[in-house]
Amino acid sequence: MARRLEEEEGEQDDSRVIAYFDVDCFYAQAEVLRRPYLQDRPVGVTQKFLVVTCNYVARRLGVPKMAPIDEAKRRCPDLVLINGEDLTPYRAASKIIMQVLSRFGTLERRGLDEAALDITEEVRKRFSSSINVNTFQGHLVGNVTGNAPDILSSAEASPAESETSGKVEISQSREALENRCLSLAHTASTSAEVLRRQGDFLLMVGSHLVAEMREAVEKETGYRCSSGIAHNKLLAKLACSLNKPNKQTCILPSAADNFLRPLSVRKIPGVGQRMEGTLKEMGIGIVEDMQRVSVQQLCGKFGHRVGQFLYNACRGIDPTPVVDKGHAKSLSVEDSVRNCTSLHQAKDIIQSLAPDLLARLDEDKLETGRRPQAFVVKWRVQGNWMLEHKESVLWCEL
Ligand code: DCP
Ligand code: MG
Ligand code: MG
Repeated sequence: MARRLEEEEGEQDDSRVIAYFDVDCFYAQAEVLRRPYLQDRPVGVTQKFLVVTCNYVARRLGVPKMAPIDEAKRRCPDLVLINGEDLTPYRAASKIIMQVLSRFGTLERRGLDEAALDITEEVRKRFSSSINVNTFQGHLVGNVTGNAPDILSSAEASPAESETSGKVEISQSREALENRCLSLAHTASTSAEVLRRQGDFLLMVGSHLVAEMREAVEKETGYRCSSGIAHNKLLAKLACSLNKPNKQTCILPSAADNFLRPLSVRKIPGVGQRMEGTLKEMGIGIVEDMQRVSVQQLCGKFGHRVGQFLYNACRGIDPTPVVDKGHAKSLSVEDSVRNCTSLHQAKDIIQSLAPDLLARLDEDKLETGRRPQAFVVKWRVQGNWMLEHKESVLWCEL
C-alpha cells in the first residue's frame, strides 16, 4: 500500500486545494427566494411535463428531481408547482453567485449552478499568516488515528467504514487530527516542507476558507450551496454531492481509494448511461472493477482521451487544472418538441426561441462588446439521438 501511495503521489500534485460548489436545489431555491412565504412548503419547478427540481422540503416528502408532474403530485399532493421554462432569473442568479466565488480563486464554471475553484493561493496565504486554523470544517472522508506516524498513511477509512458509510465525520477523530497537525506544524523545519508533505493540512485550512465562501455567497446573494474540498477537481466534485444541502465535505488524498472503490462507475463524472452499458458488457460495474482493467483495454474501447481519463479517474487521479474559460464562446437556446416535420413548423420553433437569444446577445454585447459571427441550428431526431447541424455565417448584424 505504501508503495502504491508513493507512486500515486509521484503522479499527482497533492499540494493543490480545489473546491467544488453546487447550489442546492437551484431553480427551486431561486423561486423560494422570490417568494419567502413558500420557505417551509414543498416547491417544485416544472419544465414541460417534468418537475426538473424541487426544494428539500419536497424531497423529504418523497419528490425526486426529474419526476413527471403527475408522479410528483401523487407523491406530494401539497406540492406547489412553479413554471421554470424562462431561465432568465436563474442565469442572473448564477452570475452573481459566480461573482462572489471568483473573489477567492480561479473559477471554472461547470454549468449554471456549479463551479470548481482552485483556492490554493488563498489557502497558502492563510497558512503562512496564521497557523492557528487547526480543525476541519464540515464532513470529512477519511480517518485519522492518534498514534500514527504520519497523517498520509493513517488517514484512510478502514474497509469496514467505507463499505457502510463511505465517510467518517470529523467529530470521531478531531482531537487526534488536531494534535497531529499541530505537532507537524511545530516540528517541520520550514512551512514549505509542511506544504509539500502534508496535503491534509492544506485541505484543513481550505475547509475553513470554503465555509467562509459559502457564508459570503449566502450573505451576499441569499443562496445556499454545498461544497466539496479535495486536491483535485474530480474528488472535489464527488465530495460536493456527499452531504447536501448546505454542507461541505472534504476527501483526504489518502482516503480517496477506499472511498472510490465501491462506487458505481456511473458516479464518475462523464460516465453516462451509454458508457455505463458498455462498461457493464466489459464486466465493469463498480470503480474497483475498473481499476483492474489496463489502460490499453480502456483506450482500445473508448479512444485514447476517454480511456486515459477513466484509467486515472478510477484511481482518484485528475491532473487537469482549474481553467477560467472566460465568457462562453457561444450562446444557445433549445427546446424539445413533439412534432416538427415541416419547414413551417421549424420556423415557428425558431421564432419562439429567438427573443430569448436576442435578449442575451444584447446583454453579452453590453458586457463584452462582441457580436455573433455565425448562426447554427442543431437538432436531434427521436430514436436516433445523433446531433445534426447546419451553420451559416451571419450576413447582417443581429
Ligand atoms: N436542471 C434541468 N434539467 C436537468 C438537470 C438540471 O433543468 N436535467 C436544472 C434544475 C436544477 C439546476 O439545473 O435546479 C441545477 O441542477 P442540479 O443537478 O445541481 O440540481 P439542483 O441544484 O436542483 O439540486 P441539488 O441540490 O441536488 O444540487
Ligand atoms: Mg445544484
Ligand atoms: Mg448542479
